[in-house]
Parts: sequence; C-alpha cells; structure tokens
Amino acid sequence: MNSISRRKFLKISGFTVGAAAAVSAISPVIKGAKKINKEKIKGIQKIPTYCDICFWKCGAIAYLKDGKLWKIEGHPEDPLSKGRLCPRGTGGIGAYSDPDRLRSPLIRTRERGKEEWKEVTWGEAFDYIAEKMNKIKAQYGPEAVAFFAHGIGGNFLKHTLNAFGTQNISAPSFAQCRGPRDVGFELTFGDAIGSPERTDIENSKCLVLIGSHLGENMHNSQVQEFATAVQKDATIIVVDPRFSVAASKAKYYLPIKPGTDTALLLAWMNVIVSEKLYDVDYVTKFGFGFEQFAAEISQYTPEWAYPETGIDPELIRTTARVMSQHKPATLIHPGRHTTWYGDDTQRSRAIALLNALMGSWGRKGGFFFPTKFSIPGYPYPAYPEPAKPKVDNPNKKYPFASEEITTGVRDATITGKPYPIKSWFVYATNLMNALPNEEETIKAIQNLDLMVVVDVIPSEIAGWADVVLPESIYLERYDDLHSSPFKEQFLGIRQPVVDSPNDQKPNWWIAKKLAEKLGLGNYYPWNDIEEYLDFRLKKIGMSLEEMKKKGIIHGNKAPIYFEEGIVPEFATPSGKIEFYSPQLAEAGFDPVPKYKRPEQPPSGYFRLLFGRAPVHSFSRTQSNRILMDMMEENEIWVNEDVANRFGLKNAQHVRLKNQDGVVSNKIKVKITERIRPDCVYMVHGFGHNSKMLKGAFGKGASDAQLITKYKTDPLMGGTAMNVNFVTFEMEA
Ligand SMILES: Nc1nc2c(c(=O)[nH]1)N[C@H]1C(S)=C(S)[C@@H](COP(=O)(O)OP(=O)(O)OC[C@H]3O[C@@H](n4cnc5c(=O)[nH]c(N)nc54)[C@H](O)[C@@H]3O)O[C@H]1N2
Ligand SMILES: Nc1nc2c(c(=O)[nH]1)N[C@H]1C(S)=C(S)[C@@H](COP(=O)(O)OP(=O)(O)OC[C@H]3O[C@@H](n4cnc5c(=O)[nH]c(N)nc54)[C@H](O)[C@@H]3O)O[C@H]1N2
Ligand code: SF4
Ligand SMILES: [Mo]
Repeated sequence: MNSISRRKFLKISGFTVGAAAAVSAISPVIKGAKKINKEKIKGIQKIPTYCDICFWKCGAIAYLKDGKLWKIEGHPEDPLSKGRLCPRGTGGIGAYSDPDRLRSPLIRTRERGKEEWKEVTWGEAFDYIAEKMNKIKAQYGPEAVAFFAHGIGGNFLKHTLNAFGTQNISAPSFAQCRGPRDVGFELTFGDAIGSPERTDIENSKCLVLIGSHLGENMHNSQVQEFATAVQKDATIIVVDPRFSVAASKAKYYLPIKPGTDTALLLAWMNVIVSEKLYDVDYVTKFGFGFEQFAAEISQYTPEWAYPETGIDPELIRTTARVMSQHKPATLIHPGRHTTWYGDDTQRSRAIALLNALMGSWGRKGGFFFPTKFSIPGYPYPAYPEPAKPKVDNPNKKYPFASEEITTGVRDATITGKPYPIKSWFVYATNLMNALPNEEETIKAIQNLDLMVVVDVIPSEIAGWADVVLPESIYLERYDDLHSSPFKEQFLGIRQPVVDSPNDQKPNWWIAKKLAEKLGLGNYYPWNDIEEYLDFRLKKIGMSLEEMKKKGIIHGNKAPIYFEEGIVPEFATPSGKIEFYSPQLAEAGFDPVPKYKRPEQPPSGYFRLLFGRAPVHSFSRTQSNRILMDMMEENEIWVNEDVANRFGLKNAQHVRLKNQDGVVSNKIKVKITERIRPDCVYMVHGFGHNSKMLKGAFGKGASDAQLITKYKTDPLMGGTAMNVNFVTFEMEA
C-alpha cells in the first residue's frame, strides 16, 4: 500500500508538468494587450508575481514567450514556495484561458437565482449599485451593507466599505475553517496559530497529523516541509478514518472512529502524565493549573478510550511514548480545517495541551514565533465612527470568537436581528459552497435589497446576485503588497503579466470607482495603484520599478524560537500556559477539555467526510481546463464491505441521499479498503450547478449540498460540518 500511494503521489506531480507544457503550446493570443504590450517583445520574459489559486500566496515567476503566457514557476527567493509551486499553482495559467470566465458586468433581469442577465457597462453597474447602497444607508444605516471576502484581493473593497461606514466584514476562513483551532490555541498559549501556520514541520522529529491530510491538502510550504521531515526520518503518526496520502508515509496509522479524537487526545495525555513523560521543566516554569488538569485527566485511560475510538490501548500507549521520546521536537499538528463536530475548540485545546506537555510551543521542531516584514500602510482619512456594534455576534453569544462569524451575518440577514442587513457584497468567496445549509443562505439572500458579487467565473453565488462584476484574474492585475508572518521576513508583489481579455477589471479599480460614485473619492487620494504601491515602497527606500523586477525582497533576520532568544511570554490572563482555564470556567465551559460522544449514523447511513484533492482549490478551479484535465469529477470512497452489502460496483455512478432527504448529483463509486466502514469520503468543490459554468456543470457531486445539518461551536460560533449522514440511491 505504501509504495502504491507513493507512486500515485509522484504520478500527480509528473502529470502537472506535462499538462502545463501541453497547454502552453495552444495558449490563446492575448487580446487587448495594448496596455502591457508584451506581444511585441520577442523571446522569453520573466515576470515575478504571486499565486492566487489558493490563499497561500506563493511567490512565482510567470513566463511569456513572444508575448504570450507560457508557464508559471515558483520564485526561488520566496520562502513560501522555495521556487516550487504546487500542482494547482502550476496549472494556474488555465484560469487565464478558462472559456467560462465572466467577461463584462451583468445585471439580473429576472427573479433571483434564475441566472438571467443583461450585459451592462461598468458605469451602468456602478450607478445601479451606488443608488441602492445610498438608499439602504438612508433607511437602515451603512452597517446594513455586509461584506464577505476571502483573500488579499478584498483589501481595497474592504477599504471602500469601511469608508461607507460598515464594519460587518467576514470571511469563511474563520467560522468554516481555522477558527476553532485559533481560539483553542489562544485560550491555551495566548496566541493563535495563524496563516501560514507557525508549525516547524521540517525540524520536527515526531509529527502527529490528526486529519490534516498533507499531500492532498497542498498548502505548499507545509507539504514541502512534510516531505523534508519524511526524508529526515521523522516519526510520522497519522490519525484519520481514511488512509490518506499522509498515512502512507506514517510509521503509525490510527484509523480512528470519526469524531472521537478528543478521547484519543485525553488518553494520550493520561499516559504521558501518569508515566511522567512530559517536559517537567517547561511545564513547571510555564504551566498554570497543571494539578487540576492532571487530576481531571487521570480518569481517561487508554482502556477508557478504546471503545470510543476503536484504537487499541497498547497502540495508544506506544504512540504516547514515541511522542515523548522526541520532545520538544514533537509537533502535534493543530490542523487547519477544524470545523468538524461542534466541540472543535475544545478538541483544539486538547491538541494545544498535548503540545504543551511536549514543550513544543516556541521550540525548534514545534511551533515557531513568526516574524513579519513591516511596511507602513497608506495614510488614509479615518473611517466614520460605527453607530452600531458588529452584527455577527450579538451580546457576545459566542464569547471567545476572535474574528467575525459569516454565519452570524447570515442569521442577522434572515431574522433582521440585532438589526437588518439589506445588502451583501461578496468578493472571491462562493458562499453557496462555503457555508453549510444552502437553504439558509438562500433565505438570507431573499431578504436583501442588493446583492453584488465580484468573481472571475460564474460561480454559484454569482448566480444569486443582482449585479455581477467580472474581475481580472491574478495574472492580469496588481494587488496589495503581501507579507505573511513566517520564518523569515519577506515582502512580495503581484503585478500584471498579461492584459485582461475582455472587460474584466482589477479589484483596486472597482473599489476606487465605486468609492468615487458613492462620494467617497477622498478615501482614494492616489490616481492608480502604481502610485499607491510606489508611495508605500518609497517609505522603505524601495520603488515600484525595483520591486517589479525583484518580485520578492527580504527583511531582517529575527529569532523565531525560545532557543534563539525569544522571551517566553504567554498572553493568557495568568500569563502562563493554561492547562486549566479559569476564563472558560467563568464563562460556563469546561476548563479542561472533556470528550463528547458524537451522534452516530442511523442504520444504513454513513458519515459524510470530505477533503481536498491535490489539483483543485475548493470550488474555484473545476472549470480551469488544465486542472480539469487532471481531475474532472470527484468520487465517493466506500469501504469494500459496505460496497458488497449494497451491491455497489467500482466506478458505477450512484446518488447520495442525506438524513434530510437531500439527494446529490451522480457520483462515481471508488471501492477501497482505505476507509472505515462507518463513513464515506469525497473531495469538496465538485457538483457545480451554476449553468454558466459550462465546463464544470454537473460533474461529480457537491458535499456542500449534502451538508444541510451543522453544529455550532458554543465557544466561538464555528459551524461543524462532519455531522451529516448519507446512504446510496441506486437507480442513477
Ligand atoms: N489541494 C488543496 N489544498 C488545500 C486546499 C484546497 O482547496 N486544495 N484548501 C486549503 C485550506 S483553506 C484548508 S483549511 C486545508 C484543509 O485541509 P486540512 O486542514 O488537512 O483538512 P481536514 O479537514 O483536516 O482534512 C480532511 C481529512 O480529515 C479526515 N477526517 C475527517 N473526519 C475526521 C475525524 O473525525 N478525525 C480525524 N482524525 N480525521 C478526520 C478526512 O478523512 C481527511 O483525510 O487545505 C488547504 N489546502
Ligand atoms: N462543504 C464544505 N464547505 C466548506 C469547506 C469544505 O471542505 N466543504 N471548506 C471550508 C474552508 S476550509 C474554507 S477556507 C472555505 C473556502 O471558501 P471560499 O473561499 O468561498 O472558496 P471557494 O468555494 O473556492 O470560493 C472562491 C470564489 O472566489 C472566486 N475567485 C477565484 N479567484 C478570484 C479572483 O481573482 N477574484 C475574484 N473576485 N474572485 C475569485 C472563485 O471563482 C469562487 O467563486 O470553505 C469552507 N466551507
Ligand atoms: S499553495 Fe499552490 S495554489 Fe496555493 S498559492 Fe501556493 S502554488 Fe498557488
Ligand atoms: Mo480553509
């Protein structure tokens, strides 16, 4: 199994290169290249930029051959990519030639959701939007306009909407993704994990992956560091109900019963504490409430955990001891997509505490202290004082939420409470696929007076908009400067490589023009983004001209571990690592994590799990023809015994029906031993039902449509989605 998976993994990377090369030969002539005028330039041109096929923002170099887009590679000076893009980034040029792209602004001509439009000019679109926004502002106040945005491209629109007077700005990266993890770590260490993760995977000697399917989850630096750790013979422990690509590299694979990870974590800690295998010095110096914690977990023996998790008590003991042998370079990966079962902040806290026992926070091979290139912002006028608090978390219903909750904004839009939301502005987030329970999203949209979607393709959420604004793709535009908190300080620039083929415009232009139309032109004292970028770069002794050539510059060297001089400080109320959390106790939550048994599937049903494929990003790349060539549809992974019981054949198409009677598109069956019999698995992002998305329409099934049920994390409002059950519908 090991070698098969490894070969498959290699095949994927090999494939990418071939496919990208093949496409370069047929890449279309760049129309409207007036502005950049690269067509005239013969030979090869290299233009540095950064990738946007996902939010990792890898530094890249785009190549033009005789003025035509040829290929894109990693920028060797970039610490995130180290000169190598992931398969999605390599296939990113397919976003340019995607025949399904939006071409001009659209205004809806029939009722919402009917996907019937007329093409309009940008001027007409802005007139329409500004008139409605001003009307909403007069009647309900500016905060009745909510902004949803994912990624750096949203920065300028955020500025316009802040200037307009709303603070109701949210992204699915919190309540649908990493929120519980970040809150769990903040409660424990006083600091979040953040993005890119502060995990020192390459130096870890023992790496524990709970879910976290690195290798399928392709966040570039993480995957490269994982490969380095494997090469350096780090001990890999993988906990997953599915034998993932990462599991194929593991010394210990624990096929856990879904939803029971907290039981395993408690049992691991029980062994480590009772056998005194933890970093005693570290815990004594930096720990708070260790005695109470130790007393609490003394009940959770491996024998107690066995019937819950299905993991042999001896295997629990062995793996706990192995972890301890490598401490402090033992990294229990905190995960990223952690909105699983509803008690996710507490599970993340258990992961944080296990790391605390290993002494890995602040240590080499554990969690580093990120450093960030610092560059002054642009001196804009102050935003108007908000008249009302944010809408998403009234009365701190979710007391530990540290960012805005998308689904809280959705709730307010449905109920009109604490106050009405009358407009959604949506930038680069396909809310129909990102938020659980499509019906609630539609219900909210039906209450709006204005919905604007800025996208590059006719996504499902664009299908519900009143106005659709077509954006230039990342290879056609400037964006804001980018500096991520990471192991070293760096600053990157995105710049246009080619012109947009039709009437698409970059986000900065859209944001500025809209502001001007709204009478907020004073918030844009610069004429165009080149002036803005040059102004900021001059503040650090650089210029736009120079930056465009380099693409990436580096900052000062800074310490990132306690060993290198970082002072161990913890921004918790006690100033220490909180093994016992008084603030949780005060708020009525468990001060030490407890295990809650998840609801089980009814007989004949299976828990629906989902994840990533190496060649696609969420629901945004399925119409990219290069990536589509590598994976055109998703499959449903079904355990062999289950398949036999249901008489399923490999590669046959079935439909899935969930506990609420929702039936999916047809999906291909993949019969495998690599998954437990109590769950099934599919890759997220397929099963598109937007008619204008011709290339991807109807291919594979959508997990999002089957996720009608979700459980909300009471600590921070995250929406857990691994709580849906499906069965098979045969007559496909
Ligand atoms: N190629 C690609 N890479 C991506 C992305 C992408 O779209 N495409 N998206 C990026 C983003 S934003 C994120 S958040 C990450 C998401 O990637 P991860 O953070 O790795 O997401 P997970 O939900 O942990 O991964 C799903 C895995 O968890 C397992 N799993 C499901 N339920 C359980 C359970 O109860 N217990 C345990 N132990 N395991 C379980 C599944 O079998 C599957 O292998 O990926 C990032 N990387
Ligand atoms: N069912 C289900 N729901 C999930 C997840 C899951 O696995 N399953 N994963 C969760 C996670 S971890 C996350 S982080 C979120 C991700 O949620 P989203 O960020 O909403 O991810 P996408 O569905 O890819 O939507 C991105 C949208 O941006 C558009 N887009 C792409 N490039 C550009 C651009 O340059 N400009 C503009 N204006 N638009 C662009 C795409 O066409 C697409 O419509 O979803 C969460 N929700
Ligand atoms: S991880 Fe891949 S898709 Fe994401 S920015 Fe990097 S190269 Fe692009
Ligand atoms: Mo995510």
